[in-house]
Amino acid sequence: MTTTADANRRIHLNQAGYRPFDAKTFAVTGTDGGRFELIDRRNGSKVYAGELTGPIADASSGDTVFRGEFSSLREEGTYSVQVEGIGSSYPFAIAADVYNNVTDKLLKSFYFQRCGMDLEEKHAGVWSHRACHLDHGTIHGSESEERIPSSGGWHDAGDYGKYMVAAAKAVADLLLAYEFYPCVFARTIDIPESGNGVPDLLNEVRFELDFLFKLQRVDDGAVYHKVTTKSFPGLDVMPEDDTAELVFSPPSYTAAATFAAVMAMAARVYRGIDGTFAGKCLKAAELSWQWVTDHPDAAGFKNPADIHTGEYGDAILADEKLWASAELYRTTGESVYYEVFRSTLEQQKELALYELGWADTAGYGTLAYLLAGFGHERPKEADGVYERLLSGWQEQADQLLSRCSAAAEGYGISLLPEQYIWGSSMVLLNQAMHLLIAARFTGEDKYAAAALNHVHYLLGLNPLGISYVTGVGSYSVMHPHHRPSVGDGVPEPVPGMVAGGPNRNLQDEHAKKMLEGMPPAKCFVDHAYSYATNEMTIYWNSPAVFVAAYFDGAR
Ligand code: G3I
Ligand code: 9MR
Ligand code: ZN
Ligand code: CA
Repeated sequence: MTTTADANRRIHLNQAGYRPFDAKTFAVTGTDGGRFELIDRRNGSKVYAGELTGPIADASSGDTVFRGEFSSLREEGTYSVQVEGIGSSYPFAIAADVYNNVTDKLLKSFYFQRCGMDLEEKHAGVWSHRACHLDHGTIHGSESEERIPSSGGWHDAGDYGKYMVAAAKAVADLLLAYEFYPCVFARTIDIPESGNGVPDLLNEVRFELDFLFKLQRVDDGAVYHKVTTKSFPGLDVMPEDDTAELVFSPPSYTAAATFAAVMAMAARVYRGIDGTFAGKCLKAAELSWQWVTDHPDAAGFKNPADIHTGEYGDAILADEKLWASAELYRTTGESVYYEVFRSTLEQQKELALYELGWADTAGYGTLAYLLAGFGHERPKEADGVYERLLSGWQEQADQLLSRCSAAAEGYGISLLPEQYIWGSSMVLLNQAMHLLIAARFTGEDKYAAAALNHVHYLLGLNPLGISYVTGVGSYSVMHPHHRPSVGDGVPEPVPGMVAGGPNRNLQDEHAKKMLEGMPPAKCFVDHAYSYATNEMTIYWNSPAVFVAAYFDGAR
């Protein structure tokens, strides 16, 4: 008989739990099949029995997987799975609001990334720390000694850099989550602004937007690519102890275009909340758009020789232009923006029109145009663009759907073996986001059911049986590559952070040492040294907020 710990980790399930009317399933490895039972943890009684199905030869993990299904068990409570010959799983809940706490933790993680203010104990608990990075920054390459304000906003990830293109995906996903599921964000998440009459998601995004204005050069609308120290600080350096010089790296095309895009989004969303602020966002977006149109031949950003922090380089810039033009069109209705959107679609046939990445951003442009027409905010032009993009979105969703039920897919998700890359959690969550948006456009539940498998995977129903969200589940990531979590001396990491996930390319020394020869879906190591599998970023958490919100009990 295996020990409880072994059994726990071989019975892979959503460690947060399941909603009463959702499909309920788990996976087991290291078995030849057999019977399983569901045990009510309140009184130890057996409440369900079934037969494992399989085997499935799962391509991404190399495992032989059996599945158990207990969807007809709907009574709310706390249960565990008992598998003959293996033992018992971790406890999990069946409840309508089982994901509410997950949504709130995922969103609260942005508060924990705040820069430039005290994270007080009453909001941050044991993960409180003093204000950081309050100094002005120098302007890279500038002759003058001028220093400009840099404080505020969110640290990008496990490092303390603040990068425009990374922030753009994070802000876009959060504003889209609010736009799609506003009821979910009526709950407060205990941040300083809670209770001010504004939904906390919008309070949190406002904190970032107020910083992003500092990246824009007001005399010409250029946007600095990032503000960081010249090199990454040590892994155990707390934010307030990171006092090296802050440098604004040169402006970039992708920074200007993504700035214009998210400021145009903000102008729409905050219009009914704070008209003055919404106006400021639109003005900044239009100024940055002017810089974009004045610099059609700008090259992709490269780190200056003396700057050794994250680069966020990007060779394809037409997607950022497409995104910005679509958001400005949706917000203003001005035909000049539609003309650029349409001509970019025509000229740039190689664009990945449905990608929601930090580099491949065209999906946001496609979505902005579809939402404008879907919500009847803007006329659907008679040129067939709307129809073509809408059917394209659904075709992509159908492709993802077919992968979820492929013969060699043991976990019901759409990740391909080659997609277990740096930030595979983002790929997973972007694909779930794509499916949920298809569910909105088509009204077809099958897309949401597939997206739910991705939530199950994130929270424990995966080849490693681990919850990739800190502080969620009985066996979750404990040692993320996250400087505050390393330096604060608190055993538990900051909660609600999505780990990067398995990365088959072994792109840090620790991963190389520990994971050589492992199959793609097992190329993850819960160690603070492994930044290429176990970091967190704001734009891996942001699609997670969007996806969790769909399944939130408040929706
Ligand atoms: O997509 C390609 C894939 O087609 C190819 O097969 C594979 C192998 O070459 O590479 C894949 O691209 C990877 C890309 O991430 C996917 O987005 C690159 O290998 C990989 O180097 C790249 O890593 C980026 C990493 O910075 C290093 O540049 C991550 O996306 C990005 O999230 C990460 O961002 C860092 C910031 O620089 C600093 N702050 C932390 C943050 C997260 O680690
Ligand atoms: O902490 C850094 C992380 O945010 C980046 O994603 C990663 C890749 O750029 O680099 C990390 O910093 C490491 C540096 O690259 C190499 N020396 C060790 C640093 C801390 O792990
Ligand atoms: Zn800071
Ligand atoms: Ca791009």
